Amino acid sequence: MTPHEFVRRLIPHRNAPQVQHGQAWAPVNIALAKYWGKRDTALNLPQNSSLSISLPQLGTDTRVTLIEGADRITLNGQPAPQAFAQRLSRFLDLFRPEGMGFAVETHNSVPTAAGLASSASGFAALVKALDQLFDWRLSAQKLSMLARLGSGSASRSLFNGFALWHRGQQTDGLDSYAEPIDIQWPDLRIGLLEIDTGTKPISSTAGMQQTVATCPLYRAWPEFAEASVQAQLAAITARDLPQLGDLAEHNALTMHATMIATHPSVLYWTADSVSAMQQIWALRQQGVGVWFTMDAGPNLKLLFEKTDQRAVEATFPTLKTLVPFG
Ligand code: 2P0
Repeated sequence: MTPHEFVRRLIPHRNAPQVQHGQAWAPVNIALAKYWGKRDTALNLPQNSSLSISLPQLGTDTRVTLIEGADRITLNGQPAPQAFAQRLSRFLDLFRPEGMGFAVETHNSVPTAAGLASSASGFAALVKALDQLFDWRLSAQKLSMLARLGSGSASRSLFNGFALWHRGQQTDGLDSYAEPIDIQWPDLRIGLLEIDTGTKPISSTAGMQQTVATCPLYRAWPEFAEASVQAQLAAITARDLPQLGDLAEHNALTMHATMIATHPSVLYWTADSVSAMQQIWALRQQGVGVWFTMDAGPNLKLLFEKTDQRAVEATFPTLKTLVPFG
């Protein structure tokens, strides 16, 4: 199935625009059980299920309007960089009425390419804005699948709180969507530890493709990842942070082990990333309940609870602490 056919299956009724523009917001999300590797690159079908938590204070606001002529795409009030604009235009081709263009105004409250997956909140917000513009009135499940076509992790940014993206089994991708996990955890904190906000050496899309193609350890990943998701679900249900933190940290380090064993190696860490990991392990030795996760970049995301916030911030004075269920 091609992405165009996939879209026709999800939206059989191609409405003309019902309103002048659509506008929507979506949060960024941080995976606690990671997505790494695709089984279908055109439909963004993952090798494994993944589980995330959204950060309601950070995300993307997008406004979309149909226009005559070519697409006009802005990012934070400026014409968008070419690569960004081309990626959006290719995605918009899936929904484009013949001969029309889209004006897309995107505002990110996270630095683009800072390792905070602005593509996830970006495609989720865009799909929600399109749903409004065309008055599709799609379910969250279908919107999640459309966002997935833009960027895999965007499937999870449709939701606040914890979200689970099901791998799915079908080749048509119609069973690969995210859904929210109905658990509140008001004392949970996520700390953003910025190590380096420069552009990463290799995009996650390319990095995961190389890993699947060349990493000898990768064959162990899909089964490990599914088990991670199930174990994390149990820890979340019990609101057991030592358990969840331990599972999330092990999951992230195992993903990074597959990246490092890729040929040529995909290494997102810097010396400062490693030094921060060691500081976190030292804090745990002292009885502070803090764990970390890392994505396709050098920055760390810390997990802890309200009771340990002061101790964690004392060690990392530049930490930005967020309250996912605030
Ligand atoms: C995740 N990452 O689960 C993992 C962990 C990075 C490391 O999802 O190719 O930008 O657009 O589907 O979604 C980043 O990958 O990749 C990502 P595409 P995406 O959050």
